[in-house]
Amino acid sequence: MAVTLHRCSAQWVKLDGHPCWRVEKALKDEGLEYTVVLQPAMPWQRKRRTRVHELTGAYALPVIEFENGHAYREESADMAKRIRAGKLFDGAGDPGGIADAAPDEAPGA
Ligand SMILES: N[C@@H](CCC(=O)N[C@@H](CS)C(=O)NCC(=O)O)C(=O)O
Repeated sequence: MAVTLHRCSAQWVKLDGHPCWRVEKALKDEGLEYTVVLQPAMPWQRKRRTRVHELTGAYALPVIEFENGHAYREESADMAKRIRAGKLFDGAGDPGGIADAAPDEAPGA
């Protein structure tokens, strides 16, 4: 099952502390199939991340979109941990499950 990774456009930043790379690397390392949708990277460009906002009610990246249209967003370290634990798809179809945006990211954040 392929997923879509909505991530920032700063693809050249491959440092451990970079949130989007942390999650992309976890997908890669786990051999998961994914496509990338690049989103504007700068905070002042947030409002242009329209799909991200539709999915999560917020603008924070990275976000994983499943084939069923649900999305997964938490702190990137937690996302990477879940991916590496082989649990990415647990609850993926459940709107009350991991599909929700992280609670500390108020809509519009
Ligand atoms: N603590 C968050 C930080 C997320 C974050 O800063 N993501 C970057 C992209 S790698 C971003 O969205 N930057 C632009 C912005 O803050 O609007 C996490 O680890 O998930």
